[in-house]
Amino acid sequence: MGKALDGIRILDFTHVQSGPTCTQLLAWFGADVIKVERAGAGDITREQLRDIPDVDSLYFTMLNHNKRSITLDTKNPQGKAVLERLIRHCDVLVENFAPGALDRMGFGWERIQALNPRMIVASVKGFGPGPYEDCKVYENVAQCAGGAASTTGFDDGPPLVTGAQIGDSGTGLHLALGILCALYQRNRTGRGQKVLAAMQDGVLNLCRVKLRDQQRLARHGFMKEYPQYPEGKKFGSAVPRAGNASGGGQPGWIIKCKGWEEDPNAYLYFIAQAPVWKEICQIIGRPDWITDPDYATPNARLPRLKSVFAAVEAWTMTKTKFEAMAELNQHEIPCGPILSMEELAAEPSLRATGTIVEVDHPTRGRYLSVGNPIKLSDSPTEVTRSPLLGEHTRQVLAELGLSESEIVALEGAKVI
Ligand code: CAO
Repeated sequence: MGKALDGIRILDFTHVQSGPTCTQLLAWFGADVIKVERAGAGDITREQLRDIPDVDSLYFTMLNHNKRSITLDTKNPQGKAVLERLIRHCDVLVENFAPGALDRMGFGWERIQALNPRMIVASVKGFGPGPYEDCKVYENVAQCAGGAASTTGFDDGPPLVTGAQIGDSGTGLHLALGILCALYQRNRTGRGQKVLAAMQDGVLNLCRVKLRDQQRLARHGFMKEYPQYPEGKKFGSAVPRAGNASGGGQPGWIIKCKGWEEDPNAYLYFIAQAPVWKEICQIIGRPDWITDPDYATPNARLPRLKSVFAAVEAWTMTKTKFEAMAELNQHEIPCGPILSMEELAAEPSLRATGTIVEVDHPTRGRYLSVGNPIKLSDSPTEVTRSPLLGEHTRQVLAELGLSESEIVALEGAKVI
């Protein structure tokens, strides 16, 4: 069985997290991803947060599966000559260097187009054109600049960043979509194009509902489903932090379950969905609320959500999060346990679907990774280990047509 992207060659100039997330996805869908790394050093994450001395870190191995690695000094004239051949050989160049680095290397858009008019040049940058376009950006900077931090946390605390890497991995996902669209358009036009995914834009796209709320707030001065309502706390002019309130039209909150005193994850997300209000009241022992005019309708409940969640919590604190979920699900009441990384790592259903995989590595041994979260029925993903630094240099250069003596000369000159 073939893969969706069989035959597509990616010249992968990515490093750290955002770009590698993108090219890893393309590799999982069958593209031949050739990761170009600095001779002698490689992607900086190979040595960051190492858990085993002198072994590629999990940071690196978990973001660079299914790729080939070559080392090449692209600032050396001989290295530039090899890079020209690579540009002619590949379909897409993906990079997430600091702004201007590709131009400084001598490979701006015009040059690349002259070498290969079909090439798609895809970039992650921190910001799009504007006052910050020259800035270097890491994950949490993007979360702050894209609206996530100002809308995350509790209203009596500072802005918070989230554990989900929406700035890096989120933007990598956006970029992958852009690349696939450009490849599709190239089928008609025969031309490559530039693809840009700015991290600020990617985060803002994921915070779309908060820009919705900004406009609702501007119109009415308050939002009834936010925990600030109706406690007398003033809404300001910007969307406030909503704690654990649900982002949609159905109110929700995180509530304690049995064992919460010891276990920091003994909690459940509970949604007081209107269609199952009757079932909720029965299960928590408040059948009177089914007809009580203060509680019977969603609008009547909005100013009383705290008392609703307190009553539900009095019930969930007598059950583990899994017991509570099992009972609530029997009545189709939406809820979800707070799952720790430890629990997710051991979850059999995620292993069965390949969302969590065990991968073997020659110097590290077996390790756990997140596999391809996107499943295609005709293009299954087999997750293979990340490459060692420069593992495929000779193989790739031979594919480019370099002779053995040319390769030996490049090695001697430390270009590869
Ligand atoms: N051979 C020779 N030189 C190479 C090379 C190679 N194979 N690969 C990279 N280089 C050079 C680049 O040309 C660049 O040189 P110049 O500064 O002289 O132009 C240099 O290495 C460093 O590149 P960089 O500026 O991208 O790296 P940095 O560590 O200083 O910055 C980062 C890192 C992530 C802040 C920056 O790349 C960035 O802002 N990227 C865009 C946004 C992004 O993706 N951020 C998310 C990162 S994940 O949290």
